[in-house]
Amino acid sequence: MSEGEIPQAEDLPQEDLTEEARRLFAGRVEFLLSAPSLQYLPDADFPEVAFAGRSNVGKSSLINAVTGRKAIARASVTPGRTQELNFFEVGDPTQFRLVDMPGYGFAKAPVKVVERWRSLVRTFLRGRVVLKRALVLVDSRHGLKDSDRDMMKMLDEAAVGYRLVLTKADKVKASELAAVAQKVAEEARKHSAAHPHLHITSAEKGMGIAELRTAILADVRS
Ligand SMILES: Nc1nc2c(ncn2[C@@H]2O[C@H](COP(=O)(O)OP(=O)(O)O)[C@@H](O)[C@H]2O)c(=O)[nH]1
Ligand SMILES: [Mg+2]
Repeated sequence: MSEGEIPQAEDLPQEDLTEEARRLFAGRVEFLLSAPSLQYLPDADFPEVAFAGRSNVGKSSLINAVTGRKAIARASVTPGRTQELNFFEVGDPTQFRLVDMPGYGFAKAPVKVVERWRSLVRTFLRGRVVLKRALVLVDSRHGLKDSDRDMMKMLDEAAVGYRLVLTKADKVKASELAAVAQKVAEEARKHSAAHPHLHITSAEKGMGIAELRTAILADVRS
């Protein structure tokens, strides 16, 4: 570094992390496998961040936006039917994995399907030692639903820290967005494992995506 280019010390870590996150996600990102049950999980040899949320909340779209790929995570054909955990690797060599968790909250699911989902997700959350953080996605138009509260409770009980992420922020007016954000943040404060910072994103417009990339990298390094 030449003279005159010395950065402010207090700015360094966050800026470095943001740039590193940008570079990592612009590099190798690869679909690894789809695990229909826990016996098919990959070895727990890299840190992981899991994406959770109601079906149709925009989970696949957010994974695509964060990784800068058009369709690495496919939009599910039949909402609520996918019950697999999908793993993606980031980095060359691999540094961490993203996990696309099966969606929840679908209205007409048979009791058996819901029970199977619950058991799969709960066992994964409790036993996955490399899971550094979960992201709980919440639709900006709807705010928290009881199924989200259920998910948050499962995470609290499994002691898996999570970030709340509002999706589809482009779909609501700024005033509505602010009101929903305030309500969600307020409720998050009552949950022991919820991160205090609320992320507001739009996969469509790219809003909040760089910040989320940086947060994910910080989480896998923690
Ligand atoms: N306007 C808008 N639509 C979105 C956004 N993210 C997702 N969607 C749409 O919401 C629907 C569900 O998205 P998808 O990613 O498949 O949700 P998933 O079921 O949670 O994986 C699709 O029609 C997406 O195009 C967003 O940021 N803005
Ligand atoms: Mg999906």
